[in-house]
Amino acid sequence: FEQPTVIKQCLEGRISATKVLDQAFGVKAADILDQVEAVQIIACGTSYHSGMVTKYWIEKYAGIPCQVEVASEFRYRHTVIAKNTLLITISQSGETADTLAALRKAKEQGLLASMTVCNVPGSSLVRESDLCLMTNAGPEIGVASTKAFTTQLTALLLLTVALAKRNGMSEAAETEIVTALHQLPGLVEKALALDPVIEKISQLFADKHHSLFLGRGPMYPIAQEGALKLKEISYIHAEAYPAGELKHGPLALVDEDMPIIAVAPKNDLLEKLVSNLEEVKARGGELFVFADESVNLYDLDDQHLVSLPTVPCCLEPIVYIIPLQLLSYHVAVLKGTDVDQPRNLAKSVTV
Ligand code: F1P
Repeated sequence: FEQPTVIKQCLEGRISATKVLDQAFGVKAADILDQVEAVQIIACGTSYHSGMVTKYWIEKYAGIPCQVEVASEFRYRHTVIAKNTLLITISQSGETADTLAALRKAKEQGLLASMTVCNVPGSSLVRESDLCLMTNAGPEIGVASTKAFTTQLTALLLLTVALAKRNGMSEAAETEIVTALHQLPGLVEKALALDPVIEKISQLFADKHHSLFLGRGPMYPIAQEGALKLKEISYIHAEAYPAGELKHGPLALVDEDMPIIAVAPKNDLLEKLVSNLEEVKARGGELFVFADESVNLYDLDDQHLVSLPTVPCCLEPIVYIIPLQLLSYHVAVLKGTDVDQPRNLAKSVTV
């Protein structure tokens, strides 16, 4: 529930009414950002999902190739770093051992520069990176990341604009994103106001053992993050798929015992997503769809539909994760698990 406030903190001093300010990235940044020809993102867990969303943004808005990999793979594999690569590590704690090791390895291979998107000042990743983009979310008590995730995304959208401006993004397009960012705390507030509705829905999950999360485009990593939240704190097995992959296997899992959760903002992928959801419904699946209030999903109106306010396209991932966080929270409370300290997990994985 702190998320509207910490998102404001994350944006403070980094945007004007219409522009992303270069000072947001530190004094050394302008010259480095001018030279970026490729981006490599490395992270773990929830922070990896921020990276996955950012790939969609950087390739769409900045037209720069962007790779994302979990640090535990990157650090041990034979990697090839493209010319003039900006390596971005994303980490709440700044101490995750795999991410740190991956950064050190990439530096040895030769980079244009490294940047960390991090929440803890003075942490190892902050000390060892050329540039730091602090998320300013304040201490996160629970093991499962929530406000760290939404502030990472907020900071990474600013970075996307900074790179896009250098690659032909028009002033009007920049202003459109910055205007949207000014609305973000209010939109997150509205999403949080869905809490009572989601609490009610959560009761339908208490006896479930498995679940499937679906999204398309940048909402696929949001489906992944929703699934991670549910398994981390409620111990319900959850998997996420890009909705178009259903027919390549997971559709075989669909029956009345498998709740299917979908994130369905109003964008150019909605029609395709809805046709995937209709396939699920036709096979007896029970759907929980988080959708834009202005869209009429009449073919799905016998399912569980939760309406969200219309959100500017660039902000959809940041706003739509909120109901999924709330869902996991309420399911976990109902199941009596320790929401802040789930079994077998540590806040910071330093070994
Ligand atoms: C990565 C992470 C978290 C997760 C848990 C274990 O940490 O996977 O996303 O919620 O706390 O570690 P970090 O590198 O973002 O600190």
